[in-house]
Amino acid sequence: MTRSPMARTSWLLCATLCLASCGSTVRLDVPPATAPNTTPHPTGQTTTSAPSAEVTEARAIEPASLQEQRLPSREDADSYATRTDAATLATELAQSLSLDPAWVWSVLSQARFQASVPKLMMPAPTPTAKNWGAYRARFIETKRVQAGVDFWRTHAAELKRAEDAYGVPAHIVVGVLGVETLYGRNMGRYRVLDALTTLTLDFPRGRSDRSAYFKTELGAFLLMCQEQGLDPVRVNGSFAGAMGWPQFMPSSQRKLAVDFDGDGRIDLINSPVDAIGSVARYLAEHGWQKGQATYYAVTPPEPSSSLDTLLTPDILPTFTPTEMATNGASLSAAGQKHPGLLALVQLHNGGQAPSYVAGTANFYAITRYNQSSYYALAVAQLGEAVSKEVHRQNGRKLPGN
Ligand SMILES: [Ca+2]
Repeated sequence: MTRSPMARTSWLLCATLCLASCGSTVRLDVPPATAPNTTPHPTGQTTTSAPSAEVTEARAIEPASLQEQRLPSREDADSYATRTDAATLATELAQSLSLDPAWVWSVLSQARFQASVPKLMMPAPTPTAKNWGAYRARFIETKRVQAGVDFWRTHAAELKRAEDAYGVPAHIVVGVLGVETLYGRNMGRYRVLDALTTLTLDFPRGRSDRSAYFKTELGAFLLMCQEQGLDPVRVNGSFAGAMGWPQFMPSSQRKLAVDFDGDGRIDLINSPVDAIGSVARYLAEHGWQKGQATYYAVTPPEPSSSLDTLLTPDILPTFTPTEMATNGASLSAAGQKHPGLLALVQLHNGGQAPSYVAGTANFYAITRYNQSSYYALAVAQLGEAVSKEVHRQNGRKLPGN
């Protein structure tokens, strides 16, 4: 991504600020109806999760495609080889995971503290107002849509195969991979070992301590490397340790990633086909409902107790279409026929009037990937934009259009 230093700095700051505010969209006091689990969120929040989910997020915080992409500088790096807490951590992980202590220490002693990692974990010092319009403009734009078209054309057969296997349509997988990493272009440049060790042993003070979460992910990373024959010092990812095209955290990769190209190994960094299958499986395991829409157009009631009622559950699908109507929300014709429950999702637009959509269980499923309604709508709408462009360039009309 070529930008002038000034533009790049402003862009990064803007992205960070927006994501810091947008990322906390999920209302955390409303547990999903069937999801009693509560796990720490790497942003410092506590969150709930879908029932079948190993609730740990597939990835952490913001899409890598919006993270700072510079290589960590040498000045950032301090070896953990001389840290006694690192040696203690190695012993603990080796015991708890039944790994060879000498091997674990040989790995952790090569980890380096990265000063920029704790900084990136901190919330923005001056949060800006949430702004769906600005968020949308970053993701649904010409370059990303065309990259999505190219990706779709290259992998049409595998996208269809994933849809058949997991019920998740091509445009949603295309939306996730486009928002996460711009189709593999921005997968993060931190060594995962450095990121996870830094966040385990030097989690920033000043926000809720999530070092235990990252210790678990560090352990999962070590296991993953052993299982897949990877050299742990040579695996790169985001500053939070998310890896590959879909930015899976290590625990999610171990539990949910699939070898979808059939070469006998799971590789989310070098195999976009493995990424396609893994994203589809992740969403399927987190409640995706085959054949259902992600969201519908809706006009909310005027500010009132009815509007408050509809907004209280936040993104958790709670209301039947009839209940939405009873509370004064006007759904699209398709939304009125929705077979399941809906949520009235409110997205702020800075100082302008908010936007609203009626989110389905599938909208909620996307937020299990990244806990933001802004993220979920960007995924859905990028996928839609790519789909329309694929069909336009193919000279065909989309069904229903
Ligand atoms: Ca594979």
